[in-house]
Amino acid sequence: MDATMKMTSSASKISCRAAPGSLLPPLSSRVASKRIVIGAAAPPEGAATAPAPFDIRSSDPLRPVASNARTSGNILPFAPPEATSSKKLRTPRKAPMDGNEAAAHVAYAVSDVSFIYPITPATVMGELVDQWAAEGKTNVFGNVMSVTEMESETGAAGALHGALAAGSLATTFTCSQGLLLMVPNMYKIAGELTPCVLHVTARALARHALSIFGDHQDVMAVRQTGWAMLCSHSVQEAHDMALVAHLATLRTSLPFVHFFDGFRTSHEINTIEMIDNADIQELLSKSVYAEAIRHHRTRALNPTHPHQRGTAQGSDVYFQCVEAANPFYDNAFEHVLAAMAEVTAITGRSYKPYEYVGAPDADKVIVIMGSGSQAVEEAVEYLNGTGHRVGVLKVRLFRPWRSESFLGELPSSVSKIAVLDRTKESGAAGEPMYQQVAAALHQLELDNPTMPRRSIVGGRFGLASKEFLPSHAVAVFENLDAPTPMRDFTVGIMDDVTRRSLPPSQLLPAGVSTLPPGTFECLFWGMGSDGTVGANKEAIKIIASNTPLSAQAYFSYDAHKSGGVTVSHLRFGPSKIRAPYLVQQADYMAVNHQSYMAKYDTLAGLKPGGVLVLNTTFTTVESLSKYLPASVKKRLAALQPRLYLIDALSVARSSGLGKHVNMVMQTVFFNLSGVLTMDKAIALLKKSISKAYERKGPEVVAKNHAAVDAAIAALKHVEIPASWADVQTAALHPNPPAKTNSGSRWEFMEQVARPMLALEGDKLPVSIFSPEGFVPPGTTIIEKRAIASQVPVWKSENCTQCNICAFVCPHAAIRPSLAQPGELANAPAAFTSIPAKGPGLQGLQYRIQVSPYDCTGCDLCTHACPDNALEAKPLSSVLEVENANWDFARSLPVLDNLMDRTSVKGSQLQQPLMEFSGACEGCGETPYVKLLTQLFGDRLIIANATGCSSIWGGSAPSNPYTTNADGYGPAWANSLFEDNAQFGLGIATGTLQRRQALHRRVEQLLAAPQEAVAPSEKLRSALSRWAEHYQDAEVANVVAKELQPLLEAEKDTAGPALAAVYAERDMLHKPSTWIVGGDGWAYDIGFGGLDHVLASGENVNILVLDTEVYSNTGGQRSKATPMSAVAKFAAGGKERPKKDLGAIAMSYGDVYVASTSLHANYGQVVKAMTEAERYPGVSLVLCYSPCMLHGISSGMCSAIDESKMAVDTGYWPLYRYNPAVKEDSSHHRFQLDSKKLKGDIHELFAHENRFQILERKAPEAARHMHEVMDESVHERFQKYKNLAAGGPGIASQQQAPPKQQ
Ligand SMILES: Cc1ncc(C[n+]2csc(CCOP(=O)(O)OP(=O)(O)O)c2C)c(N)n1
Ligand code: SF4
Ligand code: SF4
Repeated sequence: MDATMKMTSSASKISCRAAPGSLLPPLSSRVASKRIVIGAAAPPEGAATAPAPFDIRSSDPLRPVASNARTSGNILPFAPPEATSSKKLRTPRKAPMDGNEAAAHVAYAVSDVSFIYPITPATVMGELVDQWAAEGKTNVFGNVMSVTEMESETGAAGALHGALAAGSLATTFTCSQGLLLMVPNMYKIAGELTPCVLHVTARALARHALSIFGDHQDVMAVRQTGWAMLCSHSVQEAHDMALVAHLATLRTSLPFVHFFDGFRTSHEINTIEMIDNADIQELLSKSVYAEAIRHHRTRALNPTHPHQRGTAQGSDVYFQCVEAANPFYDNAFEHVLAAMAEVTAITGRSYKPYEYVGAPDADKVIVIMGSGSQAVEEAVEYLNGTGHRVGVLKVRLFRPWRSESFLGELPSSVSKIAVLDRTKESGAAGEPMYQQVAAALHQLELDNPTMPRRSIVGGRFGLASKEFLPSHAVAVFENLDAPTPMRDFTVGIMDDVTRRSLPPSQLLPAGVSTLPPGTFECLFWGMGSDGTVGANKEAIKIIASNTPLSAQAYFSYDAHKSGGVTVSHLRFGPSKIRAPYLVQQADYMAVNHQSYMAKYDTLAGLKPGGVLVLNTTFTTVESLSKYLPASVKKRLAALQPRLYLIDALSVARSSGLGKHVNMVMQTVFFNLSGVLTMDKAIALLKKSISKAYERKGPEVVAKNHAAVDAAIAALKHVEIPASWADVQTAALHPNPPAKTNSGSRWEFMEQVARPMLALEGDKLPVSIFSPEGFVPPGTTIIEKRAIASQVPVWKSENCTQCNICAFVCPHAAIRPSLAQPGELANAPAAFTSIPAKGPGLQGLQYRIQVSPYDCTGCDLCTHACPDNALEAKPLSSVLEVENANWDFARSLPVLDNLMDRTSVKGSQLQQPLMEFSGACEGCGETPYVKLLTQLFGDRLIIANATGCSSIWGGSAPSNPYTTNADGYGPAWANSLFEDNAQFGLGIATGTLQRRQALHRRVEQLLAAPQEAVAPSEKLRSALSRWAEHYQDAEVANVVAKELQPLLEAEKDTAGPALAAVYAERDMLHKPSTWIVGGDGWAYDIGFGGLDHVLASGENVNILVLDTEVYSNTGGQRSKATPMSAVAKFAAGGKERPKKDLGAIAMSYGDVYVASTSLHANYGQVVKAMTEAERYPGVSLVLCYSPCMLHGISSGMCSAIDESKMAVDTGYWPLYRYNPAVKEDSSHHRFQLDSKKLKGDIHELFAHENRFQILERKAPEAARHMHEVMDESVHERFQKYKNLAAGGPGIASQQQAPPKQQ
């Protein structure tokens, strides 16, 4: 057969030319390569035996076009790898870093262009390249990388495709949903045989729930796109394989996904040996790469030698063109081998695409890809050391798969194979790698019918970073030895439903370590935002950089935005540390918050005889003995740690650090661990503090230095009293036993939520979960975190009953109570009250009550109170009394119908149906959503974009959305980040459709009751009132409530028409649909959908919580970020102005638009939400939301003053544009709610670190931008004043009437 085919489509006249036959390897060699031969080893590394690889073309920029177009199959000269020994290695620079940084270094060194978008845990790579570019760092070509943040990963992939088509060396970083958004362009980039590397921190996908943690679901979802896939198994490999991928992509002209495990590798800090850029430069100057780069550039789009790409093809040629690319895949393996050998030559570290480690005569082998291989390797060493014969086959190259090379790595002695996949392909015959290996084995057996059969089973592990320990690997080996090994198994969980999980290992019992001798393990229990994680990152870097020890650090977090639990896992020792799993038995444990001793099973991770440091206000044995629960004392007596106590909070406070105990606890660690001499440790600590806090100014540095100096004097060693061994204890784990599918709200709270909140979710069996992942309402009520150091206490004598404290509280932790005097008979003695003021409240008693357990101590309420009627008091001094008061206040009936709920005061007499969320202290987003639930909560449906609001609002098991006494409350769902507007529109449309259908049924029923038994007159009358007003929420919902018992009473006696109405009775209520999300969603990734919804005319409401950055992912720039602000991905300060979303929306003419600032104008936001909800079309409410990422210098407690300043200076104008208003000389649709401009906008800039960073770094540029902003703020204000006076300027087009709904 002629390898060159030319087919002409009569329709398209498109020609397709495969690689010229003369240049292909002999056909026989290609066929032979498909045949698997027993014992066939991978081709030896080197060119001699490798089939010739293919070039995309021999390139010459001056070549005639026609010839260029026909030569896309010529051979690229295959460069034999240099022998490792021939290269004199440089002394490597050792450095502690995480996997993201390790990969980013290489990506930056060899790429010229990057388009980035944040997504955890890949964001760090984008941040680093952005930062290096802003610093002017050059790559190996002498260029500063061009880094551009896009509006989404869809955009990043499209721009990447374009940059590649233009001949640049381009790269990007992503994972999970971001990777999924790239799929269409991934096909294009691979289809056009374009060299490119995409670095991926492999992460779980959003299914029944989102998860930011690591597994291979995302990368397995792109395995069909034509990209090569290369996996790194460790932090060192993330560095080395990154280079292999960049080299191999040039060699093969295939794009590469280089991936490593999200969090486990991307966020693990380990000591690595860095590759010198000079070595990379030398490598790339080799002719094979120089030619490949030249070639990439010369086949780029260029009008001096043009061609066309991306055509449409018909059935005549499309298929052949797809097959024409086969040689590129057939030969990629050899190129990867060659690239690996070249990396070996400059690093001394050798790698193979498939690498076997273990007994040469092993009978059992585990096949695995990613960081889990290191745990298996530890298990293999352990088992082989105890007389077994086992091994692990590590897969690095997953695509293109080379069966013969894979099988060639397997020792011939192997008879049993277990393939472990870190993904789940529901309903498949097995997971992808299992299927790949099984197919390879099957082919081998077909080709060699006489060979002994090997058994193969597949299993899953480690989804969403579920722990995978050496003992799990041993359990897998044990399964292979079972008479009938389990197939399709899981490890690391207890599956008591389909019983697929393997039992715990017998051969490697819990508590037996497989770490190298001399490894020192530490655990630090901290609180989110208390600085513990940052301090430990510094500590491990200090150790790794200043001792000969190898070091590793990993950090685990719970889902709260702040005030949650963080656990830092540190290891260091004389040997290389693999251990891709959490510390199991710590030699050193620090518990930075005393309440953790009772709340969590901290001691489960402490080695007997280890060191335990407790930060506590109880610094004597006697006082501690009174504080600690009996069970903890008994455990301590059994473990006999060396126990140290320190009141680190006092030290921190007296050093001016408030509640940040991190530096105190770090100093103690260096003191007790002895890993460095104390003098050296202190000097290094101070140096790292100076560097870390430089951005925050010299005062912050000095305070931290003071804390270091004061720490050791406050440390006390205490003996554990012998009597603690004999204390009487209750059951250690009071959590009730699990029952299948915890259905009811209270069952869920007890059986799922409580263990999860106690950090014991890993122990929950499969049966306890509902697979769709639904969470009942109001579960945050059981959290009772007690994280405030001070809480507000009411001074009744000063109170004027404005309810402002409750209005601004982000956590719904302070509320007004109303009671009939008689209801107070059984009130606690401290539950004082005053006569209630205001219309409708006569005769009632009034009180403001805080929930001390739920307050976060943000101090917003005390700042907001205009009457000085709240005083912050230490939590411990008021906890008991105020908690009893709170419980009593909650037991009182909610008197929510006495005042108009659309007034500021009246809104706060409504029960907030969003309470105790996981948001940061003082968060500016939550009060808006809380208010929404007070205005419309009993009929609210929220479509929530991914972002902070979906994390503080929906991190299982914590659901802050709760119900009123009738059981009604917000129904809340998150679809994705990018599609929230469309999701909300879908909800509204679906609901409307169902309600209209119900309306028709009711009307039919009323018009011609054919029922055998007609509905009663009372029911008919209620139904007809409903039918008349079903679109008027206020009337419809009152009637709907009346109808419920009537329908209930008659549902069995009346006929099928009424039964049908009864079946749909939950549609009698008119819901209010709100589409809620942040600025990243609304201005960037979701803007296309948002714009479509704005144009739709449907009755939906949109609430944009504008923090002016992507808060949830750590503060990256969005198009809402103001000019000059320094954000991540805008390391040099944002140079472009903020997008005016309000103006865009108003340009439609029929969209209700409000710009609000809850902290600056309480009444305006209530008005805006109420009007927006009433408006029968699309409404958009923009909400200025102070965020801790703004870096307000006096803290989030000043968010109110800061917001007022933003409004007063015109930085954030307040307005409402209401298309329902009939324009005349005295009524205008546009209403400017901001008063006259006052104050100095430069003062605002001076208060917030986001603006100050640029002032410090580039004062000239900052000043210039601030002047520009000042000017444009005045211009805009003038424009708005004109509009408010009825001047022209908003909707130029005709205003469409609202849709009939
Ligand atoms: C397709 C996709 N890309 C990226 C992400 C990661 N991500 C989650 S939330 C978020 C930022 C949200 O910012 P914003 O909309 O401003 O809301 P905020 O967190 O400020 O409330 C990002 C980038 C994602 N979930 N999905
Ligand atoms: S201190 Fe903050 S969280 Fe506590 S009640 Fe006041 S506003 Fe709410
Ligand atoms: S918006 Fe800001 S303050 Fe609120 S939870 Fe997110 S990061 Fe914290």
